[in-house]
Amino acid sequence: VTSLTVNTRVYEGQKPGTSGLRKAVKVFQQEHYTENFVQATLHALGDQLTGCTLVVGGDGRFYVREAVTKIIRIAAANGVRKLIVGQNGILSTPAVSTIIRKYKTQGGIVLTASHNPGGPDADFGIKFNCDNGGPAPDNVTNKIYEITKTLQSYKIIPDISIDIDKVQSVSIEVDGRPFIVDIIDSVKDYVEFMKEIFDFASIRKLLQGSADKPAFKILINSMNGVTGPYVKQIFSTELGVDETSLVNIKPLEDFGGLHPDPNLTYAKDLVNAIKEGPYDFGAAFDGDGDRNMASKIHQKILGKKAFFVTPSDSLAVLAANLKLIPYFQKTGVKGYARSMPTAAAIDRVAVKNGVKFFEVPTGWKYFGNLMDAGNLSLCGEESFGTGSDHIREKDGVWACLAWLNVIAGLGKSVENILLDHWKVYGRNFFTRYDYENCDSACADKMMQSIETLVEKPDFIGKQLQYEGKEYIVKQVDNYSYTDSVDGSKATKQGLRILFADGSRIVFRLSGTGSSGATIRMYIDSYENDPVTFEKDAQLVLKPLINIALELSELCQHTGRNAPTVIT
Ligand code: VG1
Ligand code: CO
Repeated sequence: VTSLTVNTRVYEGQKPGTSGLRKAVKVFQQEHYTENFVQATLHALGDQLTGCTLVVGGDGRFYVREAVTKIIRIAAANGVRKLIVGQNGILSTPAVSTIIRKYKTQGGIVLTASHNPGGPDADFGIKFNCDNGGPAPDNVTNKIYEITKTLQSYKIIPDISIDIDKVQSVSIEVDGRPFIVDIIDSVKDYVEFMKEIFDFASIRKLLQGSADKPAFKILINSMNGVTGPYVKQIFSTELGVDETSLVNIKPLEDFGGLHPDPNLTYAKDLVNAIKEGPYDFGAAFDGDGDRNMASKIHQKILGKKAFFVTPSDSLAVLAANLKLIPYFQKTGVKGYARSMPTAAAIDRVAVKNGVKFFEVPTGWKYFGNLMDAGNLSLCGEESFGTGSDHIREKDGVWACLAWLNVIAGLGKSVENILLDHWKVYGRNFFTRYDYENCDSACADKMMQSIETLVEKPDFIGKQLQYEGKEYIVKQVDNYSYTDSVDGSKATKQGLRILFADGSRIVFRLSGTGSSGATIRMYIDSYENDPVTFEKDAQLVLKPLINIALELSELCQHTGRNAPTVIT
């Protein structure tokens, strides 16, 4: 077969955000829209394109199949030698990263809008990952964007059609060269890798129980996203967990109407089930499987039966106990990192253990260089993302297994692990308020006026008060970051107000939404008095939350009296 050149028109706004291009499905369905972006992505590979191998897969949402078909046809016409495609088009984001690294491909295309809802009236997304397995850094995504602005045509072979539901290898002669499409088992490589990383025997023992110890009961919720098949293979087949404890494990095109974001609002089902059921531990994952939430029974804290481990605490606890995981026994602990808005709990573990520590802007792409340079073993974000240098994406199932490995190793309950951690390090109270779908102009105006306010010379040293609690402003800025490996710079990554006692208020606009603006307000405050440890974060942080709301005039700017989501 031979390739065809199709004339197209330029679409504005094909600018990848925090994590790829995310838009409504309807936008991707416009004539040539998806083709343009795929062509631009391939084009951006430059010299690497001809003869390269790429991985392709997505989270199973609506439009993944169409997009896979388009990518096969466009890649064939552009001189790609081989595509490795997940069966049914399914690959979790961490699995794509695993496969890129394992087979040393030049990159991969991930079809997902992550935690955004799916279906014909919801969102879709396309993300490019580089040969290190990680999300393309800014210089690559900028290049893609530049190409989309002038693209006049794309190359395609419209009559290729391959059954992606069958594991098989297909070779087609294109313009005189072989073009190979390998449809692979979506879970095999990933599951094998997890078995190398963790101590499956001790996790199995924990979950099965023994003569002197009852089984540790878990509940896993895949939220009808991509992790279902991975969860089934790992927890049921490998670890012997009863399938009644694994819920929503069939990937659905619309996630069964769920909003596959594992936070307290959207994963309420899990939290309620943990509250009412006999479980010691619960976990949920987002649509594409890179986020996780850990939740468990806790009788003591405010009389509640369920509370969740904040991602910032989760990261710190894992950091403190990494040596229990076989992978890190082999590789050693090279360094820790967190994104800027993430609470500083892990910083304290770094100091105590004498481990290198880094802070980067929001988005996993900023961890990549540090890992490639051998500076980083564990990193995380407050947005339920935790991961390590085993791959270059955050990894939800990995995080869950890491917790179980640590629990098995310490022989303690989740609550005792946390309480003991706080006794040693103190507790960073953290909360994030999201105001989704605000008017973009209003949100920009709010950010602008906060910046103007905090830039006033007399703002530093100012005492801000709420109900008798007082905070002294120590430093303010719009966060910028210079990559210590390649010197690249990211600016305007969030407005930070830092206080003398180490507390922080941060405002950012989301870069993953598909319409309007989402304002994120992050509050972090440290306490080392043990009487506060078991208190509710919303209570402890109330003064700072109110100071942040007053100072930003958020309600006046947006007309919102309450956030959409609190975590
Ligand atoms: C959000 C999170 C960020 C995360 C990103 C991608 O970005 O805040 O921490 O890396 O989503 O996660 P933003 O720009 O909306 O705040 V995922 O699971 O959507 O790939
Ligand atoms: Co995700």
